[in-house]
Amino acid sequence: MHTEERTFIAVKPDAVQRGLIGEIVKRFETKGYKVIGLKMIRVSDEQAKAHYAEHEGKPFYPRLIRYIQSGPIVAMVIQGYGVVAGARHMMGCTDPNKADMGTIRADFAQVMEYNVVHGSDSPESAEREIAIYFNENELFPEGKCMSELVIESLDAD
Ligand code: IDP
Ligand code: MG
Repeated sequence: MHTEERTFIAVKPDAVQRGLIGEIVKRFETKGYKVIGLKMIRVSDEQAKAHYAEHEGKPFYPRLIRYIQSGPIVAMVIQGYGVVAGARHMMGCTDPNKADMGTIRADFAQVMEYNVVHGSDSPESAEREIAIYFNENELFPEGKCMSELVIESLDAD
């Protein structure tokens, strides 16, 4: 049985300030992933610390916390077949100069410190991060989307 996943995506403050919200949301939508939650927020101290707990103590940590709070982010939950790995693939690797051409980070960013987008790195991280930013009643998973059609076709075999 093939099932859907969901993942947490953030359009980071640099991208919001540069007017790239639409460009970045559009990448995921045109891939066929379904946006089931979306809001512009200022990241609180608690959210920033919880989100990046795994990086506490690293040299770049203080800067990372400042960065994610340097302006509003657009927090999103997207849903689809294999969306956690799929979204990471679309984002490209952490350093935009090493990311494959055509990925979001390669196309829109120059340095790791301002790499325009966040995406959860595993299904477990996704659920943890979604809970930091969203209540379940802010998510709208109902309705057909392309990935459901994909799953239907896979399960028909
Ligand atoms: P990811 O965003 O690709 O999952 P992580 O290793 O989880 O990468 O790091 C979280 C964020 O911290 C990155 O997106 C980037 O903005 C920043 N970061 C990671 N490593 C470095 C570094 O070595 N120098 C500066 N910033 C970094
Ligand atoms: Mg990460």
